[in-house]
Amino acid sequence: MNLEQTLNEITGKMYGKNIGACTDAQLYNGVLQLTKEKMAETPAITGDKKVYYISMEFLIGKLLSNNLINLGVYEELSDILKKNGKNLADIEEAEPEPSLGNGGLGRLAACFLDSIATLGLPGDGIGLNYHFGLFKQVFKDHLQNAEKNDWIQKDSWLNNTGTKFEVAFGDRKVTSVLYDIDVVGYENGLNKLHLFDIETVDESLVKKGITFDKEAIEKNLTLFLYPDDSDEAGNLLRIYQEYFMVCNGAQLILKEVKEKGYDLHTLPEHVAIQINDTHPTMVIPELIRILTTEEGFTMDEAIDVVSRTCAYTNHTILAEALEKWPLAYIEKVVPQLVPIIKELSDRVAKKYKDEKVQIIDKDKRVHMAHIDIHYGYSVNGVAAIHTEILKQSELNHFYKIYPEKFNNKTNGITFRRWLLSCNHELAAFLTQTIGDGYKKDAEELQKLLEHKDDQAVLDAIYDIKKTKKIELVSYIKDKEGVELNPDSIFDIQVKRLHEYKRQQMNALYIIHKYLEIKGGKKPSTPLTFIFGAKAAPAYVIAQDIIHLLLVMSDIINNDPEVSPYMKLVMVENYNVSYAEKLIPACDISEQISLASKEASGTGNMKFMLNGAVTLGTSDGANVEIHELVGDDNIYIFGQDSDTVIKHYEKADYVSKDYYKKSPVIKEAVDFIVSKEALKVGKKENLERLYNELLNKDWFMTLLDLEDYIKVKDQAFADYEDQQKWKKMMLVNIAKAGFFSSDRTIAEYNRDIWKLK
Ligand code: OAK
Repeated sequence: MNLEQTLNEITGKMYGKNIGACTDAQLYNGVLQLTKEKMAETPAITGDKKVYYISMEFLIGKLLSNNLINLGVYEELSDILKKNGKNLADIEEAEPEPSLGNGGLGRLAACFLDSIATLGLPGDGIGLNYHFGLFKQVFKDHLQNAEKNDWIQKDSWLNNTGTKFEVAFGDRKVTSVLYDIDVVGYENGLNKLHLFDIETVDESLVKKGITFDKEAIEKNLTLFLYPDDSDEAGNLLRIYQEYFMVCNGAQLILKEVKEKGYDLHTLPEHVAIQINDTHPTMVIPELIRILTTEEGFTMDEAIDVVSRTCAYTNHTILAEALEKWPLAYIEKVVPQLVPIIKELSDRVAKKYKDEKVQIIDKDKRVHMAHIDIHYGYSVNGVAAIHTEILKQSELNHFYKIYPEKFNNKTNGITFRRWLLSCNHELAAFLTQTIGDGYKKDAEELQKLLEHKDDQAVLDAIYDIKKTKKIELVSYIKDKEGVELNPDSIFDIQVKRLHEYKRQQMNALYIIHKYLEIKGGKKPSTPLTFIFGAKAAPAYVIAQDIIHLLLVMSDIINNDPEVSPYMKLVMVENYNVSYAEKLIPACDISEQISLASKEASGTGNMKFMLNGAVTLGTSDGANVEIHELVGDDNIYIFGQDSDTVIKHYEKADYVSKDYYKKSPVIKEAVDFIVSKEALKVGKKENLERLYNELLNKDWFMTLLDLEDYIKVKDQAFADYEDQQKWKKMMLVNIAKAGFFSSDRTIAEYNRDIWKLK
């Protein structure tokens, strides 16, 4: 049977209709089933040694399109649907987006699974199946509201495996259920994403918004990702979740190893466990616990075997994001781990006197990262500068003890999703121009450089950008009700909302531009500023920044004097699917974190690959982008990380000094609490933000604002020179190959996992 006959048979069975008679939603279910059948026929990737990527987040995005591409049937199916009067893009819209991650860390995990399978490496993900995942963002009265994101439908990518494990907490025993999602490599075999759920989960516990009884662990354990952790019950729930994941993960891993007939003493020869930031750290004491209490290992043997199996990736240097759980919390949730953690801590204390490397500190807090570093065999950062900062400052005390454990793995992105799937036009044009070798070997994108002076190529790249801008304009009109001008410059900042990422600095630029236009200075080409960001519900200043952006968009877009020259839109509920529409349409990619604070960034790579030019600080992977494209194809501004780190060390940054010194800064900051802004916005939020900027400004917004304005204005001026801009686009695309997650994963394997 050919693909069309199979699909007709499926829709016939499901709905008594042929393809042409189905609705898009029905066809989505039909194609879902067809794809799952194809995946089931795909051979599993096997080998002597397997990696388990264990993570609290897998921000996988919609899967249909990607799976079809990786199975090699996207084009064929698209044609079949077209023949039947249907459109694959419309059908994709019917797929709900799984909501299993916050941002960078979770999306990276998803890109990695794609690359692990694509490279034919045996490797599975281990995580949790959150029913309502990360909240859905809804704007009301210029503020963010959080609602539950009900993404799981009757037919979905989740396959109930029937596998169950018992998990014992201090105060209760629960049973898990394992759901698997198949991960198919690009023209390669099959791995799995294992998502654990709790048997007794109860969705009806959620009454209003995202509030629920935090103590009903049996019912709530897998309802939400990152429940509000501003109170004790929230923190405890997070520990319940983490232990639930690692306890299940450890059981699954040991079960698989035993089923293959391997002796557990040889675990490091058959398993590598990559710990994605500290959230899964308890897998270390948990494995030690199981090996010593159930498998007859001595403590020394268990510690040795586990230490040679586990490797740790650090994704942040923000102190507040480093987990330090009170021992008393762990005692309450998992008392059985406490003797093991104490043993691990005592061994460290005996050997090293330095307070900074202890596992349990004087205040009886457990430093999770310290467990990973002492009892894992590899510690990696996620971009060159990030790893250097870890080695030289944040984790210097550990680097001195274990220099051989530290290594860098600059992040990457899967080009299947971030080029082939989200930008068919660009992918097809590249294939036509440089052949399709780049699909398997991303470095081949450099062949595009041979066309640097080829006018037809330059024009085509520019035209594709225009096509994607027109598509986005229509999508945004539909979703947000805002009319954008596709002939304007699209300047985009999309990422989680955090002060260190400095959306507030971008907002101040926008205020500055607005005031310039009001004063009669109009930009030659109109400007469109687009934001997308969710803020943690308990993060007050982040909510205030969203408020400012929504207030400014109201003011700007409704001002007939200004709006022909500039528009501002903050898209609602920014997620992976939205990113796939925004990124191909972007001209200027905003990567403006305070230097030293953004571990890597991966959005920066996605924008570059799609022909946007970066406006950024010397931070994270921006540094490597800069090295690759050279000074002429990027806009770098602001203080470098050494200067910033010195400011922190000396505590000598005073934001008010910058405010007083610069009339431009003063004017922009004052506008936040101007009559005009207060007419639209809320006094409480705007005043709080104003005061924060003037009196704290922990992430040094005002330090870089003047330089930011200068360099951003230069970028806008350069855009006028179309020829120059087209070349910059081309160089950025051509140099993006390094950021393929296939390269990153090949490095993880070469240096850390060592799978065949
Ligand atoms: C989230 C929670 C705790 C610790 C780190 C994160 C996180 O998302 N970190 C981000 O990881 C990305 C992938 O490595 C990096 O690109 C981002 O710079 C980093 O903020």
